Amino acid sequence: IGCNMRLLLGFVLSTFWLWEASLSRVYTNHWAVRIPGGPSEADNLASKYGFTNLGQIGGLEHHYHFHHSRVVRRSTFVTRGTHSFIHMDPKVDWAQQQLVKTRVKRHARSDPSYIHLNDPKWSNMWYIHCSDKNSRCRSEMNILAAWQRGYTGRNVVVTILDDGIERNHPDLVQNYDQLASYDVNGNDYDPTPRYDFSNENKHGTRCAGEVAAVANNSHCIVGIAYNARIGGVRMLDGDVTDVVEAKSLGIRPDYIDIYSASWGPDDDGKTVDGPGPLAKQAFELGIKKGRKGLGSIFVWASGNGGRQGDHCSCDGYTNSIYTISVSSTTENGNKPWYLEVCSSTLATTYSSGEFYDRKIVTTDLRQRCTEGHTGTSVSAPMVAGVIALALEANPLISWRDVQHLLVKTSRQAHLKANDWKTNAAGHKVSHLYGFGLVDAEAMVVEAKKWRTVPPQHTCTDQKLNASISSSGCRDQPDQQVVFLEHVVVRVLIVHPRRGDLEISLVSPSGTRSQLLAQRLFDNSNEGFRNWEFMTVHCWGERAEGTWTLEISDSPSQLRNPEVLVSWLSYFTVDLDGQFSHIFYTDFFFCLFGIVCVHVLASTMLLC
Ligand SMILES: *[C@@H]1O[C@H](CO)[C@@H](O)[C@H](O)[C@H]1NC(C)=O
Ligand SMILES: *[C@@H]1O[C@H](CO)[C@@H](O)[C@H](O)[C@H]1NC(C)=O
Ligand SMILES: [Ca+2]
Ligand SMILES: [Ca+2]
Ligand SMILES: [Ca+2]
Ligand SMILES: [Ca+2]
Repeated sequence: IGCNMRLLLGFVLSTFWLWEASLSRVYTNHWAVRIPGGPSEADNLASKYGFTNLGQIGGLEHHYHFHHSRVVRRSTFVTRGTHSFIHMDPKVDWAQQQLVKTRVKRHARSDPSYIHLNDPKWSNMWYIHCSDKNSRCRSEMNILAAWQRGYTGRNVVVTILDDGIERNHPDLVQNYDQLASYDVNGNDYDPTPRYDFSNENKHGTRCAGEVAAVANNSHCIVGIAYNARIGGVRMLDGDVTDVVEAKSLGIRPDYIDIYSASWGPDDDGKTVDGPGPLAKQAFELGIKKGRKGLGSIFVWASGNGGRQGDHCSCDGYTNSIYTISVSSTTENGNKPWYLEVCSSTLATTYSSGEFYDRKIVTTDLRQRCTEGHTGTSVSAPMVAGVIALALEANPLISWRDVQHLLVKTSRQAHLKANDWKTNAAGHKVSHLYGFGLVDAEAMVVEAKKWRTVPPQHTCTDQKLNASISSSGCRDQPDQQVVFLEHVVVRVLIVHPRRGDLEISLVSPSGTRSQLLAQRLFDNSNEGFRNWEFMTVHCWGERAEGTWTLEISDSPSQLRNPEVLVSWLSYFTVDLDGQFSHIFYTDFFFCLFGIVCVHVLASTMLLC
């Protein structure tokens, strides 16, 4: 019955209408009664009409709560009887039989916990959904809500750069994509892992399932982008060289949308290493030419060297502006033992923590399923899956748009860190978690309406010294920068013990990024030779003003004491940037500070 029809019926058959209206109401055996004559009068009136007086209604003077036990408890019609004469008693101002009202809990976001999928590990996927079996759940990443908006990764292609992928795994085979796969180690088109006794090469298969395991197929789990196509590039099971990396990063850039990598240099707390010349070019080619010019999306795990005091700024892959560097948090929002701190981390997902914290369930080698996937290795594929949902919502977003979306939508949520700060553009950011926990629903919603950012500008100034005044490319319109994205600081530092150095950058707006923390195990005397530190903490801030680079040196006992004597313990570099007119661009600057150890403290050679 349509609305007009119902109205018409209402006029014609008013009794029918009344009946229908009362159907939708549920009357209770409770009354609210207003009696000005005081509590004892209320008691008298209650007993006169057969009610029990349950007393004043909260703080409402003269209002009493009456209960009638002989009235049907939940009725769909107004009950008549002696009790109803209370409405006409002159001592009663007003009386109302109470109706049941529909009240819906106002969750901040929909909590569609009723979805049931027949995948046997579905109820263990605590980081995706809440269900009866899953009481301690964490639905803050809003993956279910993104699905409910209709995004499941359709037509998006993801590949896992790792030790191979079990392409015939029953939970992957349906989404497996031959064209998104290659075996760089074996030089063939079949990335099936090499099986050994220890199942050493299980990593890629585990990561693949997180992204695109098939949903509701009675097998194992449900991938975050369960309708995406998934491939694997086998490249870690052999000698990894610059060539191997460059090949892997450049496989079918027009076909593959997202490359997920959960590997990098040793997380031993003493290595400083990054992409070689070929891998660097592969990254640059990917972001320029990949996805038909929109740019390949490279997602990177920030590293597992937390226990070794490693700092992800010493990993040139996560530190690169071309990679989306992802961190991890435990189910309770605590810092996991393996977490590496640094200013280039963009966003975070749930992962494992202590032994009592839950881990991640996913597909495993030999057609199995595991509940034991851990570390930041978990987080890169999760974000790859979330980005796949966003790319389905808007396939035309660029590699930089994706980073903007993550900056905008990731949230502090309940993630604990003592360094959360709000930068001058209003973004909350931390060295542990970047902009916070990813939010899949917000990603798809924002992606859908996102207007692509203007071209990237890069302003490089090498005429810098200890007190830096930079023209900021004012005279070069195609390089001018107003609003910041990444800030890269390139340094050349000669130092007797690299692990003693701590470097921070303070933006004109006052946002402090720690570019490097001390590393206990880093005894190297190689210093930093044109190493690029990167921070995203100034994202959206204005570029112009004074940039201060602070380098502090805390000589440890491990250092040669003879060198110590003449060491410069602290210096500051001011950088002035004057930039104008262009929206959303990148700002590079370089500091060439050769600090010569064998010279006196006050002497610095700058070039
Ligand atoms: C999953 O599959 C079952 C049949 O095995 C079906 O009844 C159910 O509706 C499906 N669930 C979803 C969410 O599609
Ligand atoms: C550094 O640059 C500033 C301004 O460009 C200049 O005044 C200063 O003398 C320079 N300092 C050194 C040590 O060259
Ligand atoms: Ca092969
Ligand atoms: Ca499944
Ligand atoms: Ca590391
Ligand atoms: Ca990065």
